[in-house]
Amino acid sequence: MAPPQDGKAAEVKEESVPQRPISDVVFIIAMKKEASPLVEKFQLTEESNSLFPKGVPWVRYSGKYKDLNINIVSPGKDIVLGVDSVGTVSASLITYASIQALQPDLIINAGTAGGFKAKGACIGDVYLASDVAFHDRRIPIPIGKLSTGDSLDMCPHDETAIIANDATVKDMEGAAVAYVADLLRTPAIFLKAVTDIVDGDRPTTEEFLENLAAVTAALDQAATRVVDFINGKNPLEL
Ligand code: FMC
Repeated sequence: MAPPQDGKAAEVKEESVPQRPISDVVFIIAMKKEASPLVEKFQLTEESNSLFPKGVPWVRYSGKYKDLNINIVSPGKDIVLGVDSVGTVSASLITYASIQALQPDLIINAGTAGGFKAKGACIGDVYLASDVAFHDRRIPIPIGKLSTGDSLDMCPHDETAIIANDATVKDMEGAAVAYVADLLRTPAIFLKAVTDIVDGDRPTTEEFLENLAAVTAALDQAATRVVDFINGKNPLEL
């Protein structure tokens, strides 16, 4: 799990972890385009009897894959704007609500991210983040390899904070999911596929949209490998 303050993403506190194989996994996925390939891969079905408060746009898919009960939870479309509710606010809320309702053994935050070529990231690479941190809170924080903020672009102030975080990838949800997972003592891992090169020459939005479909296929494959790997293991074996 990964508190944003001291940030080891895979760290699991021994006393709070059951000594049995992982059985319930919740994926937190921000965008429908990112979630759909995995919903198909694991043959999940959309749950209409929502565990969540009435009227929220949050979407939950569930089903069984190998020995695992898998849920994919997404924030759904913003009620006013009609776009995917990306970012830290929705990510925190659905992580909190999912942990409360489903008591998972493991949270997996899977999604796309910008990558830094200065750190060796290329389009389509998938990172299993070792650390996470926020970059736009203007609070001095130690090293984080995945840096999270509520903007797709990068202003000079954020750039300084992200470089201070020593980030290889930059997203809009990871550290928020880490914060809630840590709060509720639930192990979490972070799987991020690179759609755009943050320190490259191309406009982020253009590159992001161009690569989204192909890169989510890479994310889908990596997520399946992670799920196959965790199947039958207990959290301390990860
Ligand atoms: N910066 C921040 N976030 C992203 C990014 C970048 N260069 N590329 N891809 C993303 C992710 C975010 O986590 C959002 O869920 C979505 O894709 C962009 O709105």
